[in-house]
Amino acid sequence: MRIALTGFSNSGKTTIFNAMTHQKIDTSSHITPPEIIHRGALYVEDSRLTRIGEIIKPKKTTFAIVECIDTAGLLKNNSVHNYKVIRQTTDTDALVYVLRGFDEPSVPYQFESIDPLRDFNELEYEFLMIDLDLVTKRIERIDEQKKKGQKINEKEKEVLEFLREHLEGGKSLRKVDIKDEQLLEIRHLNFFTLKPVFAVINLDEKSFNEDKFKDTEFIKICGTLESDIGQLSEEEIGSFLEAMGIDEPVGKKIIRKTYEVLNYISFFTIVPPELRAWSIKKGTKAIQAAGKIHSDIQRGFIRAEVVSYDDFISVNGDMNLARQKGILRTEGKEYEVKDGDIITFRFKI
Ligand SMILES: Nc1nc2c(ncn2[C@@H]2O[C@H](COP(=O)(O)OP(=O)(O)O)[C@@H](O)[C@H]2O)c(=O)[nH]1
Ligand SMILES: [Mg+2]
Repeated sequence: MRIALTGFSNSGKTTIFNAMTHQKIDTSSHITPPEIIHRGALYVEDSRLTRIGEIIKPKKTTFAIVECIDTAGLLKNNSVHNYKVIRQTTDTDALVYVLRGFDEPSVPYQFESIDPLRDFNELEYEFLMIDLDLVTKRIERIDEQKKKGQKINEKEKEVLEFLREHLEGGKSLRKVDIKDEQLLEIRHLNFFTLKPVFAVINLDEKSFNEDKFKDTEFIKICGTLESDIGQLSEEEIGSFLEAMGIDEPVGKKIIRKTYEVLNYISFFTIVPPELRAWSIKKGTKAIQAAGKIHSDIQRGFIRAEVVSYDDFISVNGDMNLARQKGILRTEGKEYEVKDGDIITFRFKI
């Protein structure tokens, strides 16, 4: 799972990235070239995994991770630069727009006012223009092929024209009702406005305390406070958060929202010496979940032995008791994995 922090220059992306990934990348320059990108990873803390670990005491506990990249900032009216920056997010599952909400005269900004909602729409527009370019070039190519007498996929062209119409009308593809069979025709193209997106408003302390923008669904944080958190020890963090009125650090908020927009759930495996969490899309079948671990397990799949997290806790991790009580179930390939399932895959090599 990979996400990208993106947004206009000097909105606080790198500040937030530092806070999330406990890095100390310099943020003083105010200009980042488009090819510069920072990479990091966040553990997906899960109190259920911790609790299971307390019961079975494995030698090793492996949390799921979310990879995160921090891109250079977009620039107003600079499509060449923006194209390069946006292309850096091609290989990601979701986008996080960082919106400038802090008012700080010493940090330059391209817009005359601080207006996160305007910036959200401007960002949508930048990504939309790249998609429009993509769709236009693809249509041109198909037309050329047709002219040369080559065989073309008429269905793909039809879908592309349908998408182009919406993009030209200023509609992001997320808002277009695209049918599964239409998606199939364009699956080789990577449209940016089809990626799930959510936004973080980076507020100054004053606006943060005033609870500004509370009516929006955006995540509200204060970048400077978050970067202070990164410098604290584990013991100090709790009381700092409480004193500052922050319910949880920005990294956790972003992970939670990422799972939500991607519709991801977690399941757990216990294969001594390791207890491990895995992330999959809701609706994934046991056979595909097995493949997530190893292609051999998928290929040789015999059955899945499944106990829900709550049931596991109710028998204090005693699998024999779970079997007797019938809460350790045997499931087949088509079983739809549920959030919190603890699964043992049986397979032949
Ligand atoms: N006052 C204030 N300054 C911030 C905040 N977040 C970031 N900055 C400053 O804004 C400048 C640009 O931040 P940076 O994270 O590099 O922005 P980026 O261009 O979006 O990556 C830096 O000087 C930061 O210290 C904030 O919440 N409040
Ligand atoms: Mg930056």
